[in-house]
Amino acid sequence: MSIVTKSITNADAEARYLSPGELDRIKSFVTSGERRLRAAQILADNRERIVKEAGQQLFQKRPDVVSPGGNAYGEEMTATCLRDLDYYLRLITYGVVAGDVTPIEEIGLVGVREMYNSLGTPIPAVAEGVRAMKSVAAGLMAGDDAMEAGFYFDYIIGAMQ
Ligand SMILES: CCC1=C(C)/C(=C/C2=NC(=C\c3[nH]c(/C=C4\NC(=O)[C@H](C)[C@H]4CC)c(C)c3CCC(=O)O)/C(CCC(=O)O)=C2C)NC1=O
Repeated sequence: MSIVTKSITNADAEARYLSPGELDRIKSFVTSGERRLRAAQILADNRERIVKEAGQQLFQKRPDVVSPGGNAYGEEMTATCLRDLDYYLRLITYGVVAGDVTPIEEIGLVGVREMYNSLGTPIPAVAEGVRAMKSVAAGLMAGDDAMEAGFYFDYIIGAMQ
């Protein structure tokens, strides 16, 4: 939910007008809009490159995951691993657009630990992959946009520690 919808839902639950604090937060959401949309567009336009290069960096740092016995060993499993990185990049664009981590949390982080544990997927290596995507993405964006997007990458990395 975006800050706008959330504020309205909260205010209406108490049948009141939006408070000055809520209007302030909405104002900063609106003024950062152009930057957030630009960042989301760059991430979407460059998704293939970001995922591919981040995957290469990850497998260089963690050769064990693509070696025999590794969770991403074999063409199919490696492709599934890269698909997961693409999933997280997509969720990051949702967060950037919404200006809110809720979509990332609800779609991609609730229950993620149990899921990856049951698959035998090393969570620190997934976090490493997201960190690599952050650095590839930062190279494609102006500083302000990279900062804006960086927050959402960091949120996922933090949740996977
Ligand atoms: C949008 C929300 C969402 C997420 C996040 C998601 C993740 C997800 N990753 C999966 C598998 C997987 N995920 C990985 C990923 C990796 N293995 C590694 O060693 C690397 C560190 C890492 C890549 C960075 C692999 C290899 C599998 C297949 C594991 C298997 O089938 O044994 C599966 C099991 C089902 C399937 O294969 O599709 C799910 C549900 N699905 C979703 O709908």
